[in-house]
Amino acid sequence: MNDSAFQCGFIAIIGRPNVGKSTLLNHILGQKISITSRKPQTTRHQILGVKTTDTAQVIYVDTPGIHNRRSTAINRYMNRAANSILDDVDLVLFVVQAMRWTEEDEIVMSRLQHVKAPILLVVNKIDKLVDKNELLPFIDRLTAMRHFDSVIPLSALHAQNIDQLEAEVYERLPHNEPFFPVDQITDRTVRFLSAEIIREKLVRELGQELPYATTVKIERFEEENTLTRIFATIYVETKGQKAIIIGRKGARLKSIGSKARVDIEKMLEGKVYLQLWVKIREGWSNDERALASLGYSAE
Ligand SMILES: Nc1nc2c(ncn2[C@@H]2O[C@H](COP(=O)(O)OP(=O)(O)OP(=O)(O)O)[C@@H](O)[C@H]2O)c(=O)[nH]1
Ligand SMILES: [Mg+2]
Repeated sequence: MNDSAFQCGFIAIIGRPNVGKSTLLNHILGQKISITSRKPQTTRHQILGVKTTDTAQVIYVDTPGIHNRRSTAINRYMNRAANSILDDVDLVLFVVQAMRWTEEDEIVMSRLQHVKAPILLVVNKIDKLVDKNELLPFIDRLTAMRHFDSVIPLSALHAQNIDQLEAEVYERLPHNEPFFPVDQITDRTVRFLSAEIIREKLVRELGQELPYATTVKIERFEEENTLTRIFATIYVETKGQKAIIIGRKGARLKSIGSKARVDIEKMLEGKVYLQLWVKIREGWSNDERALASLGYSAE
C-alpha cells in the first residue's frame, strides 16, 4: 500500500467446480478470456483478468474449482493452483451457487479459514431461483457458518447485479500504481488462449462423453500478416477416446475445429487456419513429467 491516488489490487475468484467463476470473470471484463462449460472442472490453470479504469486496476484471478475427486497428478495440480493464491490477494470472492451447498463447498470454506484478506460471498445463478424467498434463508445458513465482509447475490450469466459486486470490490481495493499496462487484459498469451478455446469446444461438444483426460497442445503458431496458422494436438489416453473425438468420418473433429476457429478469429481479429490432430499419450494426466511437458508446470 502507498499514497498513490490510483487503486490496484489482486482479487481471487474461488469456489467449487461449476459455480460460475469463469462466467463471472468474463462478464466483469466484457470479454471472454476464461473458458466455461456445463461440465465441472473446466478451468485447469490460474488465469488473470485485468480490468483498468481511469482510477483503478483490478486484477482478478480465476482459479480451477476446488474439488475432492480422485487424487491424480492433474487433480492435485488444479487444487494447488486454486489454493496457492489465497495468501497473496487483497480480496477473495467466494462463489457459491444459490440453493446448492455441497461437500465441496465445505472444503472451499475450510480453506478460507486462515485467509487474512476480506472475503465477499458471491451467491451466483439467482436467475435459476423458482421462489426468490428461498434465498434469504440460504444466505442466513452460510453467514451463520462464518463472517463474510459482504454478501452479493447475482447472476453472472445474465449480468444481474455484477455492478454491485464491482462497486464492493473497488471499495476495498488498496492504493497502488497499476501493475499491468492499461491495455492488457490477461497475463496469458494468445497461444495459450487458443489452446483453451479448442479445449472448450471439446468439452462442450462431447459433454459427459469427453474423457476427462484430454488436453490440447499448440505445436506451431505462425502469425503472418492477417493470417494466423495454428497447428494443435489433442492428447487423449486411449484409442477409444481418440475415436470418440474424431467421430464418424472425422465429423466431430471437424466441427470442434471450425467452432474453435471462429472464436480464435474473433479473439485475434483476423483470419485463422487451424489444423488439429489427435494423439494418444498414455497416462499423461497422472504423470508429473508428462504434465510439465503439456504446460501444467508448478505455479
Ligand atoms: N443459469 C445460470 N447459469 C450459469 C450462471 N453462471 C454460470 N452459469 C453456467 O454454469 C456452468 C459453469 O460455469 P463456469 O463459469 O464454467 O463455472 P466455473 O466455476 O468456472 O467451473 P470450473 O472452471 O469447472 O471450476 C456453465 O454452463 C455456465 O453457463 C448464472 O448466473 N446462471
Ligand atoms: Mg472455470
